[in-house]
Amino acid sequence: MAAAEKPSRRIVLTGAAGGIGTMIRPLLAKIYPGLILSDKVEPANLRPGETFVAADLARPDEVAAAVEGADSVIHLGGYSVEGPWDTILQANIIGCYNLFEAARQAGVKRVIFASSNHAVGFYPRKRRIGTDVTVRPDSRYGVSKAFGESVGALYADKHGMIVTCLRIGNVGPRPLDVRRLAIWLLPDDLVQLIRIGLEHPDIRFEILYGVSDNASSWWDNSRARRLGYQPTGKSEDHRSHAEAEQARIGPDPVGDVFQGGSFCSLEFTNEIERAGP
Ligand code: 15L
Repeated sequence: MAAAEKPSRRIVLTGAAGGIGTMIRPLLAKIYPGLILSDKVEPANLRPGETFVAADLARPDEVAAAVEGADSVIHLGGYSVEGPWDTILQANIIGCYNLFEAARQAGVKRVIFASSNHAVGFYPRKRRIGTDVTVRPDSRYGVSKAFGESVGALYADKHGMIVTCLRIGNVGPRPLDVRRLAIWLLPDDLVQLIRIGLEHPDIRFEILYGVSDNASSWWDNSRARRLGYQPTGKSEDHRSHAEAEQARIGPDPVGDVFQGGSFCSLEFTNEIERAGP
């Protein structure tokens, strides 16, 4: 990483009790002790130095209380898969707006927004894309992530907030199936990307792919590399596991064509040839 700023110290982690929050909390704690954790429910096993503030993202007053006094926010909170419109609306649309607006009012300097590959899920797997493509969401969830990226751009341009959107693939100890061989993200690599977002002096607004060093990746993540990202996870090391799991899942005529997989086939009523760019 180029000459980094001193790490921020009052950092709020939303979605701290969720799947990704639970995986990266111990890794973040080594670099940023004293994290302020927020979620609707208190995460298990609070470490010494960690504090918890309960907040429902749909409630502006609770979000304001969670980010008070913070200089940075890692926003993982929200609904993490496809869901009914009202669920997505409250948690990911209203919730995301509430988060950015509360952060602005609290004078937060940096926000890391957990976007998702599902903002661009209708790109075909045979196409390699960068972060500059038009969004092609594959679900209401994907739409909410595209919305979050737009809100991030607005707060960066209008208010000078330093915003990094991470289009996360799939975070875990190893890729779960063949699709995840392309989009897998090792938790340590996600923490690297978060560190870049929290500390790099050159960031104003960025969209980066949250993906490890996967040979079969569909994404050009050269901007992340230029900012110092050196992913260590390599999905090929887990190919036999992923292929064995894939054999149990079976084919998905729509999902297997597009990057978003089953998020694309869910509720799909189009013809494959007419979907995607
Ligand atoms: C996501 O954005 C979800 O949060 C996660 O649960 C996975 O479904 C992941 O995408 C994926 O595409 O595998």
